Parts: sequence; structure tokens; C-alpha cells
Amino acid sequence: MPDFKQQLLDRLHNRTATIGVIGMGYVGLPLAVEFARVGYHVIGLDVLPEKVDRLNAGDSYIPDVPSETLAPLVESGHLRGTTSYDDLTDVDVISICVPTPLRKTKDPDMSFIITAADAVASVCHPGLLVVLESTTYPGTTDEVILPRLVKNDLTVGEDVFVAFSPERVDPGNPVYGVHNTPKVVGGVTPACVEVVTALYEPAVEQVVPVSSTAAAEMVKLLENTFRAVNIGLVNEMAIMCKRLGVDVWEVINAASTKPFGFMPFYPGPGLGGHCIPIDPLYLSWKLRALNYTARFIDLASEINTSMPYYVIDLITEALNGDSKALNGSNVGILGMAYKRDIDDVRESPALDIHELLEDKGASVSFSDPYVPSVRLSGGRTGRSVALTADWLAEQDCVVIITDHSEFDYDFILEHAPVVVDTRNATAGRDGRARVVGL
Ligand code: SAJ
Repeated sequence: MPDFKQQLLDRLHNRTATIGVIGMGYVGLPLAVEFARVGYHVIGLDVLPEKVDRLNAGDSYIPDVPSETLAPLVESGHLRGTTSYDDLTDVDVISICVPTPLRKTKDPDMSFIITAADAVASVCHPGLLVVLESTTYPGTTDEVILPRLVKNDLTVGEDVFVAFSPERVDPGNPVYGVHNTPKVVGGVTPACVEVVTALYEPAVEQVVPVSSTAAAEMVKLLENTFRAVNIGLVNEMAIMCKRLGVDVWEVINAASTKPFGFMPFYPGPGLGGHCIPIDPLYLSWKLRALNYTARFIDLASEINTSMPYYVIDLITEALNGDSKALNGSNVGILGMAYKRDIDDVRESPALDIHELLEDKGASVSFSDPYVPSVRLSGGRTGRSVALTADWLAEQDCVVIITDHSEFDYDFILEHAPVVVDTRNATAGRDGRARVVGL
């Protein structure tokens, strides 16, 4: 019986291993590049031909991966793209980096993982290591991935090796990337931990083994639930401070002077992005199946999803100050992205606020230098307008939803009649506009 573990370790140590990465998105492409940079031969698989074509042309579509980095790896043959699982037949490792969104019912959408797992099962062979990187509920690797791989009479830990390693890619982060972000790994067996550690060690500064795949899955959920719950807490603090007539931003900044035992989070118009609003709900969904209610997650989600409605109340309050009704007013939104200085609108609260304003009869437009257009309700396309003095003056109320660095806040305060500032972006500035804060 061949020693498949040693054969794989040898291939990893001498970089003759070939690695398949499924999902060439903001997680998979940076990972594929990092593997290729340390000498592995990598095949990046994606279902979108246009991504594969651009990858094979050395033309990056992920801002965190410069084409100057990608192109030489493609030219040297260390990285190539494909849309066919046939090309993964002989690889030594397969890393699954596919999306894990929510369905409309707020339940996990496991379809991407299941499709990938079934495809991997079709090319599974003795000596293969399969690593799931997609954020998911504890138990996914053991319950969804593993059964599909061992059905061919393969024994996990001897013939096939299975692990989970949460992706920790923070798009746009100028400091942390794949190489210098510690990589948590959990294997089905100790041999699985040994080979998955050998896989990442050349590419990542620090590998952090944990005792099981479920522990590794839970690590990522703790990280992002921590953020969602603390953002929910500070959003509720903002609501309470408003009732008390206290400036929540002053309170947070002063609390932040505590050199220990405190970590600042900031209130905002709601919780956007494809991680923080979604990942905790994978955990609460799993626990419901175990007859447990994850109350902190549910409460944080309730508060965070209520923030767009709270912003509508602030806009209504601001218009009332000028004896105007929301119905029939012009409202200008500054920023549609889910957080500053990026172009991503997934789950952005700005989309909810835009729709709520229109539902109440306001005439809504937006300006976002990173977001030229967005899909609005009813399949319409909304287009960003230029941030001009005329546009600002035409508004009955301007609302800052995303505090992009390139906005000229002095200019905004000079030309808008009233500003609802959900990000404290105008702090310390004066201008003609009346400002209503969160
Ligand atoms: N937000 C607040 N108040 C805060 C922080 C964030 O309202 O104090 C809002 C943001 O405006 C945004 C949402 O929450 O709408 C999410 O913001 P985020 O800063 O958590 O950024 P994300 O969604 O890009 O989260 C990613 C995550 N990375 C991974 O999952 C690998 C998260 O774990 C990182 O901690 C986060 O980036 C980061 O720190 O930048």
C-alpha cells in the first residue's frame, strides 16, 4: 500500500505538487497567486469564462492582485485558469473558495459548496488533499465534503486528506494579505493536519493548527460574529445616546482612551458586506437545528437591520426642521458602497435607504465616486451623479451613508441645506448646512 501521505508531503516540500483552486474571486485568486509565487503549479478554476480568460491573459480583475504580480506567474506556467474540472484530474491538492451567501429566507445557500464538492468527488483520487476555505457553519467539512470523497472506498487520513481553513481575506487592506495573515487549519485526522500545514507553510508566515475542522469553522464565525454583535451594540448605544441628548461619537472617542479592555466600534446606517451580515446567520441557523437560539446573533441582526429605518427617521426629523415632508422632497445620498473607499455594494444599507425613501415619496439621487451605477428595486439602474454645488443645493436633505475619503465635506456643508451625517464625517467642520447626526 503506497504511503500517500508521505508522497504528498514530499511533493509539497519540493514544490512539485500541483494545486487546484476552485473559485477565482477575491479569496481564490489571491490564494492561487500566493501558492504560485512560492513555486507550486496552480490551476485556478472558475465557472465564468471571462474571469478565466483575463487570468490567462495576466490581466487581474481583483484590486488586491496587481496584474504586474499575476502576469509573470502565468507566463512562467505556475498559474493558469480553466473552466473544466477535467483539468483537476491529476492535481495533488484542491482548495475550495466558493461563495456562501444566504437564500432569500436568510438560510445558508450551500449550493456552491455542494456543486464544488460533487465535482471534486468526480476527480478524487488516492493522495488528494481537499481544503475548504469558504466561510460556513461548523460541521460542513465533515458532513458535506467528507462523505462525497470517501464514497469511492478511500480512507480519510490514509488515501485522501480533508481539512478546513477559514479565508481571512480583507479586500483593500493595505497591510494584511494572504502571506502575512495567520492561517488557521483544522483536519479530519492528524495526518490531514500534517499535510494541510505542509501546504500552507511555504506561502503563509504562520499556520495555526486547531483540533478539528469544526473548531476551524467556528474560529471564523467567532471572528465575524464578534464584529456583528459589537456593531449592533454600538448602534444601540447611538440610539440611546440620541434619547439622552449625548453625542455618541464623543462617548466612543473618550471610551477609546482606555488603554485596556475596550475596542471601539462605530455606529452607522446599517451592516453591509458579504461577510459580517451573513456569516453569523450561518451559525445561528446551525444552532437552531440543534434546538438552541443564538440570542446575541439574532439581537445584533435585529438592531443592525433596523438602522436603515432609523436613518429614515433622522431624515424625516431633518426635513421637519424646515417644515418639509419626506413625500415630495429631494434627498441626495452620498455613498452607496457598504463601507468607505471601496466599490462593493453587496448588502449595502444605502440600497435599503434608497428604496425606503422612494417608498415614502421622496425623489432620490446619489453620488458615489466608486459606484457609477447600482441595480435598484424593480430592476431599474440608478446612476451616480456628479457631486456639484447645484446638485447639493437642489436637495432638501443630503444624507452621508458612506464616508468616502475623497468627499469634500467642507464643500458639502457649504452647499447643502441640511445634512444627515450617519458616519460623523463632518465632525469638527462648519458650514452653512444644518447637520443632524446619528
Ligand atoms: N461597520 C460599522 N461599524 C464598525 C465597523 C463596521 O457600522 O465599527 C459596518 C461597515 O460600515 C460595513 C459593515 O459593518 O457596512 C462590515 O464592515 P467590516 O469593517 O467588518 O468590513 P468587511 O465586511 O469587509 O469585513 C471584513 C471581514 N474579513 C473577513 O471576513 C476575512 C472581517 O472579518 C474583517 O474584520 C473586516 O473585513 C476588517 O476588519 O476590515
